[in-house]
Amino acid sequence: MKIIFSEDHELHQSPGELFLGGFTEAFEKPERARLVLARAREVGLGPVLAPESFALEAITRIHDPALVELLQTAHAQWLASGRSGAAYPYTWAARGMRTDRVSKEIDGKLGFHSFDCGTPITATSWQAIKASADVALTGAKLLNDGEESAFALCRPPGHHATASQFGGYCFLNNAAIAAQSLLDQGAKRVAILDVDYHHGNGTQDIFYHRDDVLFVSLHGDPDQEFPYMLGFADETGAGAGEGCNVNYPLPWGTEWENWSAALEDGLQRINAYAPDMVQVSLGVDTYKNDPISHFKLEHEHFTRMGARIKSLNRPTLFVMEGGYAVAEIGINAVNVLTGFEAA
Ligand code: SS9
Ligand code: ZN
Repeated sequence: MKIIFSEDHELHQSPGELFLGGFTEAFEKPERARLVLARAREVGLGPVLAPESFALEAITRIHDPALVELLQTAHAQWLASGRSGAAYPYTWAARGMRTDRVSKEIDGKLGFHSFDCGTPITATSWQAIKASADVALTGAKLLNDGEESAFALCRPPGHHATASQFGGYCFLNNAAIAAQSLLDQGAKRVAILDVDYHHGNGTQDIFYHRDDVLFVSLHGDPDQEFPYMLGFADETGAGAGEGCNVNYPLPWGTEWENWSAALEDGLQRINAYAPDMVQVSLGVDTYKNDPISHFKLEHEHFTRMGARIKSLNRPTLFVMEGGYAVAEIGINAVNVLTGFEAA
């Protein structure tokens, strides 16, 4: 399986995040992608390709141009306003406040285009964000050119980003951008299976009213877990997209037995949809030792997950999302891919 990877991911480094009542080292850090790549090389998964550089139009097929512009200029505006360090949002357009206009001040813009405070923008973040989207787009192109599978080793991740808002360590929704690219290149239907521990609220929201993308997500119950305000089972899509959104919220402590039962149901839904292409939003924060998550999957379960995904028998693009047990992220992510290839 070809691996698409850009060294430019190193250019995004969060100075830290609020956690347990204090400011601590960021969980989403460059080591994550380095270690996944090292493991892929160690097992000889396949050749490592640099991404092509795509025009911004591929990104604005999904995202509000105002978000894309903010991601490029936020840090310079932050410095111009007299601040130093990374640009963090602090104030949001909550209920009762105005969402029909955007403040001219950088804090207002950051708040308008985000939904959490854990996703800071540094002077060089944009280069990493753009490279991550290019990695996903290159993966989509490989599938379109006839590859049976590919691994887009994206960082920063993407599945929490909506059309107009960043958050949850995500800035641009790499998986959504890749899916749109597959559709634009001729696919009629794409299924996105999101196995990250967290609900892919951004991906759901982007495609919620559409029937050309089926979104299936297994995740921590939002009654207990980030992002808290989306990802419930009664969210089934709307309008033309009714029936094209499938959520499996699962409780803290979920082990392989119940997780894989939800996966089987999700795979059936995908088979019934008969997609031309499948994408997997591959987060491995379902691992038992993940520092911010509460599922109990073990190394071998990731191998089995990959094998079950192979049973869909469709061209498949894996797009890297979360996973914060850094020492073991390589084993877990690459086990999915080797499990897929061996099945
Ligand atoms: C830990 C709280 C959760 C956001 C998690 C985003 C996961 C992306 N500080 N913060 S896969
Ligand atoms: Zn996650």
